[in-house]
Amino acid sequence: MNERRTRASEAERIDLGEGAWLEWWPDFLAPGERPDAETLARELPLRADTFTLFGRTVPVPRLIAWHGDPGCRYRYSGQTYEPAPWTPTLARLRDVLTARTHVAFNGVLANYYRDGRDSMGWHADDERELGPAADDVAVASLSLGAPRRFALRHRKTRERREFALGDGNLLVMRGTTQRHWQHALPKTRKELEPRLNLTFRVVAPSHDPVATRSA
Ligand SMILES: O=C(O)CCC(=O)C(=O)O
Repeated sequence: MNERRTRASEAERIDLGEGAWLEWWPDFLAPGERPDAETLARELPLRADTFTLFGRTVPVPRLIAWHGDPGCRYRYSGQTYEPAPWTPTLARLRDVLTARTHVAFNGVLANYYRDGRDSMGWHADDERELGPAADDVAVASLSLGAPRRFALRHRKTRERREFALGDGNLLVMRGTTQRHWQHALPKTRKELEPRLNLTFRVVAPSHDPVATRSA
C-alpha cells in the first residue's frame, strides 16, 4: 500500500442523529492500491456455512472468513470462528485503515458474494464486545469487486439510506449506528461478478463475541 499517493477522497461525515454517524469514503483506495478481489479471495480460507431456520439446515448465502489478532474470537449462529492470522494484504489494509480513521481495528470479517443471489439479511453488529466503546462501535466496510447496493434502515422510524458500494469504497459505521439502525446487502437479479467485502472491527479479545445477524 503506497502512502505517497494523492488521496482520491477524504471522508464525508453523514450524521444520522442519536449519536450515530457514517464516514463515507467514495475512493478510499486509489485504483493502483486496490487488491484484486478475486486474487485476495483465493488467499483467504473462505468457507460455506449453514444456519438453522425452523429446524431446517440452510446454507448461508455467501462465503465467510474471519481473521484477527490472537484471542479475537467471533461466534455466529452457534459456530465459533477462531481468528485466522492476518495475511500480508489484510494486514496492509488494516494498517491503512487505522492510519486514516484512527481506529485500532483488530479483526476483519470477509464476506464473499459469488453473484447477485448471495446476500446479507437485515441485522445490526450490536454484539457487546464490539468497540472501541459502547457508544462508538466502529465497523469499517471496505468493498472490492462488483458494485452492490447496501441499505440501512432505522429500527423505529424505518427511515432508509442506500449506498452503491463499488470497488475501493469505504463506509464506516460509527457511534450508535448499530443501536439504532440495521443494515443489509439485498439480493439482486442482475448478472454480477463476485464481490469481496471486508468489515474491519474492534473486538475485545477477552470475550466471546456473539453475533445476532440473520443470514
Ligand atoms: O457486504 C456488505 O457490504 C455488508 C457486510 C455486513 O453487513 C457485515 O459484515 O455485517
